[in-house]
Amino acid sequence: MITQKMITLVNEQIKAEYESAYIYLSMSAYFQESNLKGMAHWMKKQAQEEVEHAEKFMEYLYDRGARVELLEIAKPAKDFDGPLAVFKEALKHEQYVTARINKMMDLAKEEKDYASQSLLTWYVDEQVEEEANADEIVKKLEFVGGSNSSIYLLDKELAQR
Ligand code: OFO
Repeated sequence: MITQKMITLVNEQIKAEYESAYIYLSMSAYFQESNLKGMAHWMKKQAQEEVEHAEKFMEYLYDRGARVELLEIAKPAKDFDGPLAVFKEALKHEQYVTARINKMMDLAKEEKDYASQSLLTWYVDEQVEEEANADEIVKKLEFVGGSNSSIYLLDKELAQR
């Protein structure tokens, strides 16, 4: 049986995933405006993944016979200080999401909720990838510094996602 405490955490996580999507869409819009179409595309794809993460949690609650409750999501930041600042922010955000998932796993273990543990294991693994992806781009941007030609090349690379 899933407890009300876990249902609440899952609903809050559904909100966090949609909030992530909103944040990345805002970053995508910023890159569009900056004429960095590859980065804009990367962020849009990321936003789509976040919606999938939210939907996976929703399906889980349906499967457990629990009520999905959509909560209010916050307005994301609109302006950023260049690509490096954006991807650093994305990495920081993913670390925040990881901490939330870990907290849910703690509760699932405490409650001996094996089904939630199984679901959350997927998210634990996914967060490793999410952090690694953002971190790799941060490191590349740090490596090239403010070089416009290198940022142009990286933008082309990110368009491949
Ligand atoms: Fe859903 O992984 Fe990012 O936030």
